[in-house]
Amino acid sequence: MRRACGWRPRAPSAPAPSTELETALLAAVSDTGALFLTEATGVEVTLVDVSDVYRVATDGTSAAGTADTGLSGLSSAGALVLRTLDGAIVLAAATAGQVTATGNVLLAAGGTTSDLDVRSTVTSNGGNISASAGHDVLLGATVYASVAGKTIDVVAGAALVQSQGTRVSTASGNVSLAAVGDATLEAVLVGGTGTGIRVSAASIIDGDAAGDSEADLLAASVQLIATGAVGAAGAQLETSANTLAIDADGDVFVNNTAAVVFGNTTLNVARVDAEGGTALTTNALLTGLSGDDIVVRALTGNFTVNTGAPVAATGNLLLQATAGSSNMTLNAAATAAGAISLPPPTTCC
Ligand SMILES: [Ca+2]
Ligand SMILES: [Ca+2]
Repeated sequence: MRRACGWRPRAPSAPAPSTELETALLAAVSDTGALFLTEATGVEVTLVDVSDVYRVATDGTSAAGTADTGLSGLSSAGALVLRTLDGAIVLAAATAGQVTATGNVLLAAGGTTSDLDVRSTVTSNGGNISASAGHDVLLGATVYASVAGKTIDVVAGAALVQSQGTRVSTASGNVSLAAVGDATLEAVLVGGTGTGIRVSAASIIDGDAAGDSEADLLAASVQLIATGAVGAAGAQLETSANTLAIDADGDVFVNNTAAVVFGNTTLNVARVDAEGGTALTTNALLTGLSGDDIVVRALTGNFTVNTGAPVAATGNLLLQATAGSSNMTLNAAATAAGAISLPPPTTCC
């Protein structure tokens, strides 16, 4: 028998001690304050319908109780924290597992084998969002921080996989995606100016079909850190950024849809804690462009390497501004252990 837990607390306090659960199915709504839930093992956030409760009458008979329309998803008028001590979190598909809050959101699947499986949207309409798992983070639905300056922070103990057709997006706050394993990306979109995306993973993979042209990462600045590769030959990662910084041990295949400047970027996000508060991450400055074989192209506009942001390839190096009349300006060293090509634009001026 599966256990189910669905309720609507009348007057939760904030900050409040976390409600400790041991259930399989979960739905909860807090209309007036924060929601803090700690689950011992795995849990699925979904539609919970308890209409099969029977009511015993004074004559000793029993009959089905009042029909229950059920409760689905998690909704909070303040912060929303759902943690498992050792187990997966599944947000059921469609809207059944939808998570919405007006404050900060933390979804954290504890345990080294536990996935966070997001199949319904996660939205904060006023706070920051942190999502983490001891094992994989599977983003099968959109994660959205709607208020300016609010950030999104995703940490996977193994792989991070973003499904096609989904987004990780903010109004203008930074996004950080970190995975010990590979990160397969579809669309990470940061609005506004002066904000950026940081991806740190083994390899950073474009989830689109090889040869596509969709911008996968859109922000003022994009920072990519990989112990493996970034993109692949014929399956470039597409960025749309003003400033890039890339540090990879493997190959780098990136097309930037606009003019590009390689420079120095530091990018942090507000990490949500178990009490619903936040602390800013302390990421280091990232400089220039490094990798094994490197092929980076600006598809429109100029290609500029800033002073103090050197380019270094342990294999071959190709840098190109492909559009006619665009310029290549190197204000720092560009070195390679292999061959170097700095070809002219592919269309003439
Ligand atoms: Ca894409
Ligand atoms: Ca691509």
